[in-house]
Amino acid sequence: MTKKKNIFIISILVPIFVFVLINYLDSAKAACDDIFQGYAYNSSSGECEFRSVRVTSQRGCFNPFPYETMEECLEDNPYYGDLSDEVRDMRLRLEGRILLQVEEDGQAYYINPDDLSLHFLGRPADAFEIMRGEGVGISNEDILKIPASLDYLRGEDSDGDGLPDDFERAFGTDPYNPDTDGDGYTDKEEIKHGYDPLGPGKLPLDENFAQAQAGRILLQVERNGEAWYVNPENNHRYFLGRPADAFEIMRNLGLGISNQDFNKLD
Ligand SMILES: [Ca+2]
Ligand SMILES: [Ca+2]
Ligand SMILES: [Ca+2]
Repeated sequence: MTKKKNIFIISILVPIFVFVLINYLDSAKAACDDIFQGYAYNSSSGECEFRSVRVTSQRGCFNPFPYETMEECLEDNPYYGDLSDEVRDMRLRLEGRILLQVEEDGQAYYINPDDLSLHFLGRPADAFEIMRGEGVGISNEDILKIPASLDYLRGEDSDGDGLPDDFERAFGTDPYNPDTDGDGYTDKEEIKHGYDPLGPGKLPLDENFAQAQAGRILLQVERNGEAWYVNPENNHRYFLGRPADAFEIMRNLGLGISNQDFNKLD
């Protein structure tokens, strides 16, 4: 009788148990995949990695992965390479700045706010190329959210409205018409006071958006790659124009730094 009972358990109940367990785990995993899979930050590689969900028979799903997208993970965990803590902290204090070594010959440097890399800007032509090389693309719609500075503008002004032709082409106004939208106010007056020179109403300025771009160099990828620098002092964008214009802006917006502080950057 006992032997018969054992055979019954082994041949009938065990397969049923295994079948139920496998199905339970499969359905738990399917449910977990829908809800929980995501990205986790790996501090040793500095990368956000996709992880598959863990399933346990006790709890069903177990999710240690807090981010649903790679972008969210990278935003929370910027990776700055293998900088020492002191160098990283000093660069974070000065991120997005143009620095002038005032105790030397005024050499200029730029700290990219996205990866804290430090760049020597050299001569005007070099400075322009290096700054452009650190640029990130922005749409025409988004760039209008950042106030445009009208300081340090240079170059030919064909229609005499106070805005150089290159600036107008980058902004989108007509370089041969002082009042592009014909409302009686010049292109410069409108931009200066936050109005849209291309039509009725105000410019879609957005302080939070501008703040998030502080220190970046932006490239108008939907136009001709025109470059702007967002000055972290006021979150206004400065048109970099041609190499000489970019150099002029660099000199005017640069922050003097002592050799002692400069040495902490590297
Ligand atoms: Ca003009
Ligand atoms: Ca104009
Ligand atoms: Ca107008």
